Amino acid sequence: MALTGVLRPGHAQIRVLDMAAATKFYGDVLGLVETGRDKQGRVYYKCWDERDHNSLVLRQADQAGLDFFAFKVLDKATLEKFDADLKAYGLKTERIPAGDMLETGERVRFELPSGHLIELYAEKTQVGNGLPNLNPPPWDLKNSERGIAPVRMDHCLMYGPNIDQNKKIFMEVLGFYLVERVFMPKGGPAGEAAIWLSCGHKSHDVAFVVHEQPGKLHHVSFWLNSWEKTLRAGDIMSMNEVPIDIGPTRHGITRGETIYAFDPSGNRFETFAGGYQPYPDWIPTDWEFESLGPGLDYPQRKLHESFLTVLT
Ligand code: M3P
Ligand code: FE
Repeated sequence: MALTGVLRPGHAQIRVLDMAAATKFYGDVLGLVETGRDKQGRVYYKCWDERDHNSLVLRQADQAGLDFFAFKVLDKATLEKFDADLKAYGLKTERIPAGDMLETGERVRFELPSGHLIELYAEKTQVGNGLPNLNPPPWDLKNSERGIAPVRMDHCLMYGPNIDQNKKIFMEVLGFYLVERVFMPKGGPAGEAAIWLSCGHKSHDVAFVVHEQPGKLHHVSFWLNSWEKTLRAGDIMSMNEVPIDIGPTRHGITRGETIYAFDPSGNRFETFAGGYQPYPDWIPTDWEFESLGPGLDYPQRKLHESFLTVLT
């Protein structure tokens, strides 16, 4: 097996201000599949083609934003090894017992130098995608076309300080590789203003933009199969008066065909398709900060101000 270590993004827990409005949005408009509610009142969702029990968890709170972002690792031995490696690197880790999240095994949690909580886990109940395992049809009438209906929760972009230290942790401890980056503006201190990292064969599984405030969420992103599905997502957003931030358009950076929009609590989310499939021998693509406009919105070459300023 080639893919070991960290397999993929697993779950994001985000804070919402009004659970009734949030479940209407995530369930009916984004069209995620609700898979459970726990004693704390958290609501669990998966995208229709995901096999594991949950990939998005909503928690009601007074302030919107991201509680934590998690990655699934190959197995329990891998989880133990990462816990030891993170500690040896100098990070504090915390064990969250199995069952704290529905249908999810023990989690190893640590805080990044950017102020974000990251979790690793090895076990989440595989509930399937609603299709039979034997001779399945390619999609199902119940969930694959209901609302925007993304295929999977794909990645998260976080804003915070010390992203150079985050990069070292993801690359040196967790086995990610750098796919794209934006350098700091010319004339100031050198370094990277933004980084996109992959743990497998996707253009990115996690990304960071440097920002003075720690622990900020820019967006959680959901994958669609085609540009047509991105346009369809835009239509559904308009029908439901979902506030769109940018798009439909194409990112220069990672080439995704994208829409950024906001949930009812102001958390930005992305629906996107396209991109490319790098391997771990990839040489990173570099962008000058002065070209962040086309990096963000290639057709319009426009650095939308909200990209750098609107966060939860
Ligand atoms: C994404 C993505 C920028 C591009 C952002 C890209 C900052 O959100 O999913 O590829 O230019
Ligand atoms: Fe994105």
